[in-house]
Amino acid sequence: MGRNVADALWEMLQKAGVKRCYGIVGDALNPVIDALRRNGNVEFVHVRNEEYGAFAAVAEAYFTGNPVAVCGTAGPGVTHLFNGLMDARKEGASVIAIAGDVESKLIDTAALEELNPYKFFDLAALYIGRVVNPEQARAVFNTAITTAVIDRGPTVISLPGDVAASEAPEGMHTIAIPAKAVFRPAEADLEKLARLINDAKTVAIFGGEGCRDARNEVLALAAKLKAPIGYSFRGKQWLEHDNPYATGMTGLLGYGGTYNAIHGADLLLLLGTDFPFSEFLPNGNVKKVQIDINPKHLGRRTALDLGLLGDVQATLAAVLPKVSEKKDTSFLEKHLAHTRGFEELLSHYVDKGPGIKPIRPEYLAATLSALASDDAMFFADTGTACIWLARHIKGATNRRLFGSFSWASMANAVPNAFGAQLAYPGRQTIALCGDGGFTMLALGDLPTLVQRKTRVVHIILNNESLDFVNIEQQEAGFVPFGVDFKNPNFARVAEAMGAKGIRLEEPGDVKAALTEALAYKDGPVVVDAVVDPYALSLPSHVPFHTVKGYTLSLAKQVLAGRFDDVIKTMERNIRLV
Ligand SMILES: Cc1ncc(C[n+]2csc(CCOP(=O)(O)OP(=O)(O)O)c2C)c(N)n1
Ligand SMILES: [Mg+2]
Repeated sequence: MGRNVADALWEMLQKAGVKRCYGIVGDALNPVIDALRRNGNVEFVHVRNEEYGAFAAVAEAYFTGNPVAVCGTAGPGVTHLFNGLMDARKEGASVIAIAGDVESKLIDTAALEELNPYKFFDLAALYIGRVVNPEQARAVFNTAITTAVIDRGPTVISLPGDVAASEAPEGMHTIAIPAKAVFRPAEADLEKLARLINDAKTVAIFGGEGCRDARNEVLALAAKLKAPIGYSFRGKQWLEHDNPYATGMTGLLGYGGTYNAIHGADLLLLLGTDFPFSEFLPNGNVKKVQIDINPKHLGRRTALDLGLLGDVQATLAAVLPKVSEKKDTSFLEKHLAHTRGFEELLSHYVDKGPGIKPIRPEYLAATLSALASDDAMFFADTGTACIWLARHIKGATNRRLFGSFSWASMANAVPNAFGAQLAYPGRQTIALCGDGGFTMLALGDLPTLVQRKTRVVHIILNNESLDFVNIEQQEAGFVPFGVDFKNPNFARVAEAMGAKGIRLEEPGDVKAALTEALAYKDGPVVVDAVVDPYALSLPSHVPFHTVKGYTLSLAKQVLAGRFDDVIKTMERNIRLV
């Protein structure tokens, strides 16, 4: 027999730029994995949980721009991929899932491990193909790969083992992927945009992920308009560093002057952002223009005066010559001054950090940011780690900051870091983990990193709490419930697994412990940092209902006999409020 269908699959994936496939082998996948072995050009990365592999693939695909494969075998192995694929969908990562399927003769017979891929992946995948006949294979593989790459999201190839092992039809198993197209609005819309900008006395910019390739143009526009630049979490890494117009983030994790800037401007430019918290965006008193490559983003978070379909970089480059320079810097200065004021407030627990026990996470994160290299890659678990990443980790031209920003799954940071480290071996890779997140997913795959000597620095915020939910519950006026738990000594657990473990309890040891962890070159290192569970975060702009809920929760806790907790929380945070 010549090449089989699985051989053709790997040939096409490899030609499209796939370098790795993360997953777990088994029954339906056996012929697929055997073909991968024969192919020799795609690395198989065995993980202990398919979900871990999917989060690793998300980070690799997102940062390299290359598609990445994941695999899981029929039924249960496939279902483990789902959460990571949802993350790929939301974060815009080109991940191609090879889902082992039951033998084709058993389809729709309620066979063992049978799962209908169309129903199951409906919400996550941009395309799902089930290959029941070798003659279909080339077209399905082509569509799955091309869609994942061009539309930047997950696709699924459901492949029964018997079809994978069948002879591939004659023909070319190649694939042609175009370079990124130039995509910008029509001339008439560019003129409208220029008029709106020129008619406005003050302009504020709010940018998101769509500014990834548009940093120079956004800064050039801000310079011309004397416009403050705020950003979403996804926009922070592209827009914040080395930017004299930067005013911070808004939203629940917000800091700085952005909230006031975007509410106080005559015109707000929303650039490549689908920022989901509409209550932090201004109403009708501010004119709003949105530019986005995705038509679904236009106007769905807030009503617009003008919606433009286009790539932010190409659109701004085209409109810049049509825009006249503004001279008045007072609006910009005002919001930059507010930003500096908030930074002073934020530095309170950083400056006092060496003397406060338990360790303040603000101090831990700020010290980490200062010690890490200029091209470090930081990943944060969903939870309070995101707050400290947003507020205390500084970006740089070659630094990268990533998380499950739009899907907001727990336990993403370590597998994300693993994928990034495989793609950029030796580059400093740091996962800021929650203790809930670490034990949910990262712990099970620590032996994988030990075995491979993968250099991921795990920093566990050991607060024995699902603290982010604890804060949420308090903000909503509930008595915190279901959020406490007990941990082992993670440093000793890590050592028992063959990783380097560092237990960190003393604030005076933070610098030395982080320095040691960052310098470790022999594989994964786990810093078990016992941090203050009472560290609360308040956004720079607190909506009225939050303050009311928060006060109510404190009152309820007093009535429930938790007076001590209330006092401790207030005492420790009073200077931040
Ligand atoms: C898979 C998943 N389950 C539950 C949640 C809801 N959730 C968001 S943050 C969080 C707490 C995370 O706790 P931990 O990892 O310990 O971080 P901490 O906030 O304590 O720093 C929870 C339960 C979620 N986002 N994802
Ligand atoms: Mg926790």
